[in-house]
Amino acid sequence: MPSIIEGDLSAKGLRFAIIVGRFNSFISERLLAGALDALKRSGCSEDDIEIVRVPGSWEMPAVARELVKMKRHDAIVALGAVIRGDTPHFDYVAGEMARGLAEVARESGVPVGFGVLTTNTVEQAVDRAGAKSGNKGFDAAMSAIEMANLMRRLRQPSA
Ligand code: INI
Repeated sequence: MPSIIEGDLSAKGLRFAIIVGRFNSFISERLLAGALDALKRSGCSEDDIEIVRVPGSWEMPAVARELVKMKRHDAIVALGAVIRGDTPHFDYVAGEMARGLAEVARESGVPVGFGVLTTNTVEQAVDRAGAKSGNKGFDAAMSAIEMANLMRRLRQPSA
């Protein structure tokens, strides 16, 4: 029988930081509601959740880096919305945000749930923030829970 190593979906006793972008806040606040719902329904105490607000997605990697240095959280969840406009701005903001968050997660070993929407239209963002296509904030938080538990297991000598 192969041995299976995986993370469970209990958030009891785990500590989370949620980074939320103020830009496009009509979307990011819905993502935040979804993420909080996921954490609480999975057993996380409100006292174990810190919400950090940032101006926009561009600022998220630098803040995530500071958070992991604090060693206070088992996982981070990043929530925001980058919506394409008429200029190349989208590509710079979305690209650096995604690259930066991935780098922080890889280098620190602290999981970063990726709940930042990158969409071509406002409608696509609305669909993914609690409408037709679910709530990506909820999904990102669930992934963060699973990854926090998986990383714990991988660090146990007997894993
Ligand atoms: N930030 C976002 O989170 N989403 C966007 O769609 C966006 N657009 O389109 O410009 C955006 N820009 C702000 C950026 O993240 C920084 O906060 C800003 O440039 C100040 O550093």
